[in-house]
Amino acid sequence: MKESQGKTVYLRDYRVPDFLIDDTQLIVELFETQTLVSARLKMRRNPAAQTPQAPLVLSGRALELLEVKLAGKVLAGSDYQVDAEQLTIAGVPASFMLECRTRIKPQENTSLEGLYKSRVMFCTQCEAEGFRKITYYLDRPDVLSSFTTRIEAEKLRYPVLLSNGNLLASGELGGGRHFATWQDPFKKPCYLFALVAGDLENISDSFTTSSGRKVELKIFVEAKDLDKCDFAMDALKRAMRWDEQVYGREYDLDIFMIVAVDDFNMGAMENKGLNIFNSSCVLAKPETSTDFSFARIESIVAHEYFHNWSGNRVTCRDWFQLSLKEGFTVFRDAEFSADMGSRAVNRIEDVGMLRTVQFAEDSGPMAHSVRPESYMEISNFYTVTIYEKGAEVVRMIANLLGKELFRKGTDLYFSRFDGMAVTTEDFVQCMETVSGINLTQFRRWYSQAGTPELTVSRDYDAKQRRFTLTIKQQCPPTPRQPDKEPFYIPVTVALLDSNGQELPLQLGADDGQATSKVLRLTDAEQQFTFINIPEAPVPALLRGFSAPVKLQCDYTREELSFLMSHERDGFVRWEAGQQLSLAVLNEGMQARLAGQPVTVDPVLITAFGSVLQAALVDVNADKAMLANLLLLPPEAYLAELAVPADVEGIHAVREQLRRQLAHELADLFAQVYHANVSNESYRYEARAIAGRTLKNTALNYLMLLEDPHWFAIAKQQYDSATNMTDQSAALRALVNNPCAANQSLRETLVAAFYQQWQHETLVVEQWLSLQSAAPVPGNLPAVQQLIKHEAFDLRNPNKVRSVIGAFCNSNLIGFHAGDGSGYRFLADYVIKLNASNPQIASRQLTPLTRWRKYDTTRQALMKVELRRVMAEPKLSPDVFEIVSKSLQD
Ligand code: B3K
Ligand code: ZN
Repeated sequence: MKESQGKTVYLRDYRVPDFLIDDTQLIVELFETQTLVSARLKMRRNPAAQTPQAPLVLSGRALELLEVKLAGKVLAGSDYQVDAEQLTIAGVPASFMLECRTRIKPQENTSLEGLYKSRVMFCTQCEAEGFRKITYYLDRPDVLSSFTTRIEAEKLRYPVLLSNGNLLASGELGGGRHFATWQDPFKKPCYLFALVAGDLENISDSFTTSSGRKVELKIFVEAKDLDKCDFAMDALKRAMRWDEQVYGREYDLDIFMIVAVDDFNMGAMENKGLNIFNSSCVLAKPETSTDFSFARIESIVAHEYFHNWSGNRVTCRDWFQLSLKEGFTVFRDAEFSADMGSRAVNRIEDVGMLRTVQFAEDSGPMAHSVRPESYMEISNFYTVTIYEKGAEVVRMIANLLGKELFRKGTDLYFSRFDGMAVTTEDFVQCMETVSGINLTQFRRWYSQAGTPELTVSRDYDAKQRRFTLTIKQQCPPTPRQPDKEPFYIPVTVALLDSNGQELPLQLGADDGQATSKVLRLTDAEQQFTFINIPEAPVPALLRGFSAPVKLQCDYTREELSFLMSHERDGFVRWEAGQQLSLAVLNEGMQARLAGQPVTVDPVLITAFGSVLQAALVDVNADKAMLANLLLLPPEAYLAELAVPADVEGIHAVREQLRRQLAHELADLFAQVYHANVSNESYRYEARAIAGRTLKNTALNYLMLLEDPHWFAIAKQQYDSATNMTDQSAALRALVNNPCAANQSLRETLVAAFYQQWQHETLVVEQWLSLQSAAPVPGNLPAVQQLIKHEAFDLRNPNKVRSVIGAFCNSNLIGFHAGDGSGYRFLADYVIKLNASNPQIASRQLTPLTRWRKYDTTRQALMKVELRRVMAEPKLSPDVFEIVSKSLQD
């Protein structure tokens, strides 16, 4: 147990730092068994601190202190105190030079935080608090310093030595060693520090900024991956141009580097001028990567690049402000992706994720606001709430202000706070300043946790030609926040007449004639009456998903199917389909529980039939949108909606519904499949992607016919595919729909796939996750076999996510097996990972913390496992926080 375990940090305790670091000079000597770090810190007391007597307290973890010098004098052991977390020196002067020499062991650092070894290279991950594992420092984001970094290493093994900023000098040293010195002209907090040393190759390109400066761009990889860098380079250049055009933000250094590493706890990291990426988030070529990976890479490359302004130039005052950079940057990358591809489909996919994962977080034990009040371990707060809900909050502000004022607001924010560490409040104030809009009530989105629930009822008065929407809001309690004040909720609406035409919307006689309107819901209950409405309309509610809320409206199934085919807004259209499917699924689950036959409402079959028809005849239709309309709500979303979640019912009824749709619409699915087979060579381009998505969606349904003809077609697609999207889709279609008739084919292809791709790590990861996530009851033994497979490695986070993560998060029926075997499996691995990589351990634990969602038998089984984890003698603060909070009443 670490001393810090169980200690809570509160936002209300924030104090400015007692000391500042004006300049940081590092010498990092890399060796095979140890690394020596010499830090020269030019320090002074913070004039704003008013604590003239305060001792100097530096953070440090897992460091061996070799020597400390203050103002050039070596300190005796009695001059300072050092423990597992801190170095404390009392009686320091107003300004001084502090020099520390420490020894660290990157080769033994399995937490992948601080300086560590990924395969053959050294690399770093400092956000949030990893720098303290490199040297003693004021490891907090409001201490900004200039950095000069000299790296020394053996030349043969580590010919490439990189750090932030510009290369100042490099050269030979004796004994086969060499050095490179990098200097970053921009002051930054230490969480943005990075260092890389390895035998790396690179592709290079350049970008000329709007003011005419030439920037060198480089992507560094191991030689084996040199053929997979082009797409990321192209995405980077597009992101750089987009940020100039949309936000007026230019890149500021002369060089921008990306390095791909195989062992990485998350997606990527925005270190100043030297982004470090999980290889799965940067490397791609058509033969090995799916459309999904390409899209992900495009958005992550852009996200990290955008941080150069939203995060690096303007950074966070403290970690409670994390969403200041993350929510804003996710909003920026989502808009970039929308501009690069299909806006509607991007939005639907983001909303689908938010509703499944973030809403679940909001209703679980770790629920927290976008600006949390407290944390035990900050690594646990890199959550969907901070990122995705934070982005929704920024999106609402952007919509409230409109394009021009929002741009004025971001211009003001970037200029007013350039080079500073600030708060979400500073961001909101800029928006108020430029717009004159009062955001007082809106600020509750930052401080109150939980998902607001809206209930809409409607009334049409034919005589008065008035249509009234009554909207109620309430937000369920969350830990430490039992009562909520009403939120300011923008609800974008339209009213459709019986032909699907939008009616002019007038809330009063002098109101304009707009056909889409933002209703500003500020009270617990409010009425909005539209005048001059000639007939009872069908309301289209929450267009564009205008606020991150749950919305209930008493639509009939006919109205839902009407919205599905007539509504203009992609989100409402898709949501109508989801609601319709939900109604049918719920009815089926009730019938199943009552022991009655499950039947499918023909309205749903007709609605799906029309989507397939549109795919065949409507040349202008967005096929990616249609593919989304053909997907039933995922099991995880169905589980999120019900308490208790009926695990078997959800799986059985959803599968049965899919089967029935496949049988009833077999001819249409077949036509859609064949119409979208293409022998054009692979292009990552919206129309081509949409065609592949639609084709592979149809193939998934066709597998359910259990017809040898369609198994043969899947095999043919597998064999003839020239890209990974089609090859893996064929394999997944077979693996996800196992039956006796396709068993031997399935097994043959699973083996052949590994045979073919065993040397491509990223493809092997897909192979592992495709099998682990297969929604097949009783596949835990198969997953356990994968853990024994030569390709698996518990020290590599991607492999852990591909097997353990995929099984526990995506395979509801397998993970929640009634005998508790899935829970036991997860707890076993959380305990193992707790010792080696606490961040990954606590991340994996999430599905167990959701025990309140399930029936009492499962609750008991899940709690047994949580208590077993809790009883571990050496629990990391990361796991301790999650497990203890999830067991609290
Ligand atoms: N800022 C990093 C995340 C760091 C996570 C540290 N546990 C990547 C990103 O959001 O861009
Ligand atoms: Zn980010």
